[in-house]
Amino acid sequence: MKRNLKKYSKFLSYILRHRPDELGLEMSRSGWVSVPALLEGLAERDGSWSREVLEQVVRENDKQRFEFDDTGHLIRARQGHTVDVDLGYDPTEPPELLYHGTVPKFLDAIVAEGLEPKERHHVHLSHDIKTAMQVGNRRGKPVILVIEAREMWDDGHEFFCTPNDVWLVESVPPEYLRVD
Ligand code: HQG
Repeated sequence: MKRNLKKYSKFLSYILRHRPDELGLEMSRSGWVSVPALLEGLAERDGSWSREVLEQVVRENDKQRFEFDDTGHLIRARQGHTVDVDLGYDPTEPPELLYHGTVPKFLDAIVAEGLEPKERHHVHLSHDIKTAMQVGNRRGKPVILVIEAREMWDDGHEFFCTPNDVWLVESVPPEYLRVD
């Protein structure tokens, strides 16, 4: 059945990244919540949610934002949280360059103080310019920042790569970035 998956995906992101409490859900330190409890909370909000819908959202999500654990009883978002979680990713050596899409109004601050995670846990970086453009495009005319990721790694900054290919780092000091 063709569904408007975006609507479901947005609400699932909201719950799993920012507000599990809104459905009365317990979240583990590594970001997992119980699928039956989630489904119960979702269905109370909107009767069109079901296990089948949830599975379709996870499977067909354009950015593969969510994952079930091996048992299928737990689910989490792969990145983007504002709630306090430790997703447990292993530090991973990044490619030489990574990219960040932002908008002109943030540039002065970013060039002065570097990239900060703001409300989220990490700064989100992309391995290609096209993806960074899409990220920046959410806020306006995108500007691309080029990050000397390998140099940062060599200098001791930890990077993490999520299973859906988003690179995470605590912050990017200004000396490692330039405007494309
Ligand atoms: C900016 C979406 C001023 C930063 C996307 C960004 C991504 C600063 C904004 C993921 C700054 C934070 C994350 C500084 C950073 N001064 N502005 N020092 N440092 N900024 O949404 O990277 O679709 O938290 O440039 O695709 O835009 O939700 O970060 O504009 O992967 O899965 O502060 O969210 O993924 O905004 O987006 P965000 P982001 P999903």
